[in-house]
Amino acid sequence: MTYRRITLPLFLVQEQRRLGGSGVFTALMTDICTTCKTISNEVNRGAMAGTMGYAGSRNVQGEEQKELDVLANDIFLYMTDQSGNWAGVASEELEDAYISRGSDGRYLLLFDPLDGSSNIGVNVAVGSIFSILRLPEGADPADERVYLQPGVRQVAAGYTIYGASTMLVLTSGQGVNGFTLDRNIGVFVLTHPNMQIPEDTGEYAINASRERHWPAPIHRYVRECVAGLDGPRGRSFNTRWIASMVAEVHRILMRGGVFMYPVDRDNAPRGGHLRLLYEANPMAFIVEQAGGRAISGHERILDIVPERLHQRTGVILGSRNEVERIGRYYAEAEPEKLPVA
Ligand code: AFP
Repeated sequence: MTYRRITLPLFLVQEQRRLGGSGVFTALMTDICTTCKTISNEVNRGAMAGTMGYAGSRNVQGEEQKELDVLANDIFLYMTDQSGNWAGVASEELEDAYISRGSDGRYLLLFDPLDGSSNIGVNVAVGSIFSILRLPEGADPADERVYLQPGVRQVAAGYTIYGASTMLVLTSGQGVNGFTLDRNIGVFVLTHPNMQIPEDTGEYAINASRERHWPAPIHRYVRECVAGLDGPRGRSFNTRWIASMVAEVHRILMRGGVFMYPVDRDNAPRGGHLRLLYEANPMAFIVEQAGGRAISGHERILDIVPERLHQRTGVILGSRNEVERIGRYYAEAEPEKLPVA
């Protein structure tokens, strides 16, 4: 036999056999897979789909929604309702948790249906991010508190990047695997097994237009990188900024790097910029499983105990040695000089 391709459905069944699961998780992942393939198709059709514009509405965070944001959210919810595999859902685009009709599922799905949507109109990569939690025994999925679990309790997490090709990257706590969508057969195929983030890097990503708001440790880190060969680091660094966390994390998984969206003087009253439960936690889980690190500043992201569904946090993640260095800069900074979220 020379055929060796492992499809995502086959991978999930093999994992289920290996770990002795009941098949519910496999069914849930199959739902997500179908959802992401459907969104990929819409993103791929670009302007032809007629969904590139603004929807004329704002989400719970007050951000203007794109038509594709709304559509991607609808596709996630539709799949949830149809399969009945989920007990409940929390989304960036919904104020409250959404309860799956007629489901007795044991899992909760948290997602950002379309991250980086400012990139939609300019044909730059966007993505979907998801996190899976267990519904505590006897708990009510309509109760917001059941979603407020620290990231260490995630059962699985992943993202799909809709880029030059569509890839789904997944962890269930046993490493990170990447699957590329083969459009000819309509199936994700394992192309990047056991993804690892290099410990060291010469690349960092931050929105430099916010420099005047940055906290001291970020100023210090970036200043040292910019100084290059003549500075204390004694080597050159390069910068990147795509304005899509999915695309930034994907690049970091492929070749290393650091992504920073810290709590700064401007976003501190909102607690930061990125959302903890369906953006920071799933990405932190993936990054740690690939050997990287993910901190909010002083704290490991996965240890944060959430207080609200749409809570925000600082995010600094990527290559281990650089993130640990930034963590040390936070520890050494004078507390009164740091913005408080
Ligand atoms: P949108 O999904 O609203 O475009 O936000 C994207 C994002 O949450 C994250 O993916 C980016 O890293 C970050 O915001 C970009 O923020 P800036 O607008 O500051 O570049």
